[in-house]
Amino acid sequence: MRVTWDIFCSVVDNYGDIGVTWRLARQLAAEHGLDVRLWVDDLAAFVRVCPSADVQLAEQLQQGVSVRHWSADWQPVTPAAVVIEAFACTLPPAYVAALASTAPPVLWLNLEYLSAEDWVAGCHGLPSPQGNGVQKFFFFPGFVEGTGGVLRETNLLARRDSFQQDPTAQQAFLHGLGVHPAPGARLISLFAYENTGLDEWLQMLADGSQACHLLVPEGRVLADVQRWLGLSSLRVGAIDVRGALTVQILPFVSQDDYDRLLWCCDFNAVRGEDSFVRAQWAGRPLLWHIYAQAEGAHWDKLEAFLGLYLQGLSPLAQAALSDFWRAWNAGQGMAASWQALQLHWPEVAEHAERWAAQQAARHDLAAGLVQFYLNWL
Ligand code: TRH
Repeated sequence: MRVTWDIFCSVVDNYGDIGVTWRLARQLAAEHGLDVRLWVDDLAAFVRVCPSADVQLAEQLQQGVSVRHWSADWQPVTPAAVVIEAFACTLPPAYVAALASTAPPVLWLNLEYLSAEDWVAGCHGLPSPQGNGVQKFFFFPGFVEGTGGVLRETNLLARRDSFQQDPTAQQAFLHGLGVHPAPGARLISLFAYENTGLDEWLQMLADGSQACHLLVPEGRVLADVQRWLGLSSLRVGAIDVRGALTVQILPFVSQDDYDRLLWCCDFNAVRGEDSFVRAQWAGRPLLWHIYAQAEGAHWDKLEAFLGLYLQGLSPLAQAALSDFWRAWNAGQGMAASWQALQLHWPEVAEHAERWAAQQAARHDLAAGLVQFYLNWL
């Protein structure tokens, strides 16, 4: 009999919550033969990352996953063998009550946010005592031994490599999106939050000697791009040229197509959690626009990641890359730091490939979850 897993996702904002849980659900079903129900309280957000889904359906099968609308009017169900609450979302009280009376016992996991901070390994796998006697544990993703790893499908890097080595496949993919870069143009993707300092970076690209094609998926950064372009509106499909820079607005595509987009680009600006990890797997230089937290807590996270990621780069390349990331996240000084980064580009590009290969040598998050369950049994 197939083991059942329930994953609960409450969409707080944006697409990271659903992005991570949808990716995880798909992988557990496809690679581990599990019966997965993904409970999501915002189907509109789900449809953005899975465009074939229907926002109206309370229940639908998508890529081997039973996707359920987690409505306020919760109807009792028999709990699965393993339940994951993503990012400490609050499970329906009736579901929690049912957990206590389920035999054999259910494994309850809180899948936490990704962080490279030191304390993560010490907290990964710790129990979280519950009043009802159910066993609940913290599961922390991470980049180092002792953490839960990050999401990576089997053969992801092999698929990436064959795509990156196939100019025809890349061209066909880009043409499908209406993207026709000039020969030799540098391709950059920009999926970021609002940033008032963006102007100076865009201006630098426009004034540069190298042709640059900037692909901007629709989203929060669009208003800043529009302001710099001096336009009154900016819609999907728009293409505008300023000096050496071509700016093109793309539609939001499926997660798999977004991967392909990252694989095509020479540089990817990403944000949040899931696109950040996918840009690492692309093996290309990247920028992380981190999700800002109260009291600047995100700066510790940013520095912790830089502390790991920069290892192996020369001191000058380290300084150039970290200056650019810090400038971007502070919203100022992007032009100067970008210029400095150009001096170390080949080294930074090679490093991005190496980092992806190093991380891929570790166990992936889905496999880690399955192993955690097997150890717990
Ligand atoms: O959208 P994000 O900013 O999401 C989050 C949430 O805000 C969350 O509350 C917060 O805690 C977290 O960030 C840190 O960024 P993220 O995580 O990169 O999620 C975006 C998802 O959208 C990711 O799964 C990739 C996907 N995506 C597509 O499927 N198609 C696209 O065209 C694009 C641009 C993204």
